Amino acid sequence: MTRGSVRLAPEVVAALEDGRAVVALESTLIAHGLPWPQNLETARDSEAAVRLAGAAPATIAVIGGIIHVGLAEDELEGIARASSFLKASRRDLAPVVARGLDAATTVSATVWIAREVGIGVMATGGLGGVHRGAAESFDVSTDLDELARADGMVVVCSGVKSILDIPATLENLETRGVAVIGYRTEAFPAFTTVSSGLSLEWRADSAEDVARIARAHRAMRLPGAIVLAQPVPDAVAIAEAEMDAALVHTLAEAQAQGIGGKAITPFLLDAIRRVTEGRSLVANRALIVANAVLAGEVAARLAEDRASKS
Ligand code: PSU
Ligand code: MN
Repeated sequence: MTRGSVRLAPEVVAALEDGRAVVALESTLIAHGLPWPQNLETARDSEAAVRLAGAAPATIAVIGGIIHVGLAEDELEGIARASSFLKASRRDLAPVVARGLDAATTVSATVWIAREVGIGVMATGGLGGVHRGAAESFDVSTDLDELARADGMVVVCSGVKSILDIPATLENLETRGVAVIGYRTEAFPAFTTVSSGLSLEWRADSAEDVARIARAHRAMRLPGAIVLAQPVPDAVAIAEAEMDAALVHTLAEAQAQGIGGKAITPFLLDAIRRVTEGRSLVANRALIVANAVLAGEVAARLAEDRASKS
């Protein structure tokens, strides 16, 4: 990426130059995943959590056609307040930049930008994946492609969006050779639900344990990202049966209204929030911030390697 098309925040530049830890954060969850004002609170809490863990936060978005890596207070608030931000996956970046538009970045766009500027750890809530009914609709998130290309990138999440076909998504990650590690769990988390009931082959129990795996992955120059899946905090988790019931209801509503493609996630999250009387929002916030903490801790461990070598 050439210098003219990207603007790095001073905090991010300083950290990258000194070899200190940096964590990339996506902005689609701010613009399209959470309502105002909880979206701004969550974005701020995530940045604070990353700093507390010893890393610099780099929230990524496109503002006026310029890719921003690390946002000023007013820019973060602008994304949270505005309803005009597009949702940009990696393939949308060129038209968004060429036309000088505003766009929040999904996991695929965020991961790609982060790698271009030398950031190796990223945090989000839930990844995109294979949608239910994908055999007919072909709706498979480009997040999966980008994860397959993002060599050595650590992506911290709480599994994939619960609205997806989770078994199919896990199979797809396996096909693409993306490593999936459970954080203090043997079960693949299901976003606001602790477990999807599907088991994982690998678990890690500390940030250092994760860093060891990432070091080995990078030393071998293995392709693909390392997905680190951390369950939502128990105290705020939604029970599986309740989420299943909410999903059946809201998926039918989406179908009746003819909603699909990019619009499906924001629609379903909103509908589920209503059905769970706001509890899904509490869980969503908590898991996003917990993932930011863990990403900060892992990034800090990985940065120590660089510090001890020089
Ligand atoms: N998970 C959520 N809310 C979201 C997303 C994930 O709970 O808004 C976003 C992420 O940015 C992810 C994107 O990268 O949805 C995937 O979108 P799609 O399924 O359209 O590829
Ligand atoms: Mn899609």
